[in-house]
Amino acid sequence: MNRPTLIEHILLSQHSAPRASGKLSRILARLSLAGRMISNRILNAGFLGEHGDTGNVNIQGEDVQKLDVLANDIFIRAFDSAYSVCGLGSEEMDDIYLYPDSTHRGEYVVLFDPLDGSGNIDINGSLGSIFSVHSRVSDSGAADLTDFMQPGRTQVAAGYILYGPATVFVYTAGHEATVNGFTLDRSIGEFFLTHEDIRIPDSRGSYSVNESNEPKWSEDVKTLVKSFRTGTASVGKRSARYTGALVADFHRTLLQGGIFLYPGHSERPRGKLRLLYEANPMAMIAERAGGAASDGKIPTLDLVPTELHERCPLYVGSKSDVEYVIDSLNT
Ligand code: AFP
Repeated sequence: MNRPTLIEHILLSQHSAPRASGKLSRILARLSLAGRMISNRILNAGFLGEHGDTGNVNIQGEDVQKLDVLANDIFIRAFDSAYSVCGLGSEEMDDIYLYPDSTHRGEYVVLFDPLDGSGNIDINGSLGSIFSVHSRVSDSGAADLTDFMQPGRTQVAAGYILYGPATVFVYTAGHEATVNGFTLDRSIGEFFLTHEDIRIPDSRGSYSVNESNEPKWSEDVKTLVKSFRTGTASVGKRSARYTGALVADFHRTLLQGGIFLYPGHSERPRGKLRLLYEANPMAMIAERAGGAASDGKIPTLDLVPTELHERCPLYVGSKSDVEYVIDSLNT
């Protein structure tokens, strides 16, 4: 077995980083543990009566699935003993979560969507978890909201775990780092490097958007999406693909090129996706892989957050496709 494991890769890359203390490596290791636990839970959920919703609605106004709650609990427990993490922000928690001993804990906060695409749970479709790690900016006492409300540009690590036919962990961490993907060998519970130094292909791939929203789009968004649908976009022909899970749609775009779009519309002017734990991690991965991400005007990573659960339009993928979108929407 000559492929590096995820943990070996994390340790080797973080070890070579200037002033590395090993704390970020530990956080990434705990994220991989959470991913393995959630992957296992998804596999067995059908037998254990863990499909279906809880009957509750989250702060986003969405039905909470039983697996959403289980995945959220797994993330909380994963960092219980990782003392470099003082707090968490999650799609499934209205407010930030501070560990009881937050005052004495370390210098990082983690934001995450524990189970993205949960509409796919009951149909055995692809799901994912998304994470974003920031250094704490408040200087004393317990962590506070300012630690979480940082632009994506300051993320120190970001990534996702795709629970598809195989479970795949994709991350980037540290300065000027590459994007790498690891596939879980379920028989031994270990991630191995399978996608080294991922680069988003340009000039090919798919466009990925929920076209049932078309009646609610502005005219310029309608024209833009029509150009992809009819193969008349100046960037070339794109096939249509959409799973309803951002992680799965983004992963395909990362490996095969093209663009994922979730524009704002008349009922949701800022779209559906959350800036801090959906758009920002994907934007960091995209930029590091040679692609781009924008809200249609501003690079996603430069958006300044104003609320923990705020949403933003998202156009992410191959660089020339995102540039084409920005040109189309602003001329
Ligand atoms: P759920 O987790 O509620 O299924 O939402 C998934 C998601 O946040 C993201 O993963 C998808 O890209 C997007 O919503 C799909 O939204 P539409 O159903 O409006 O297309």
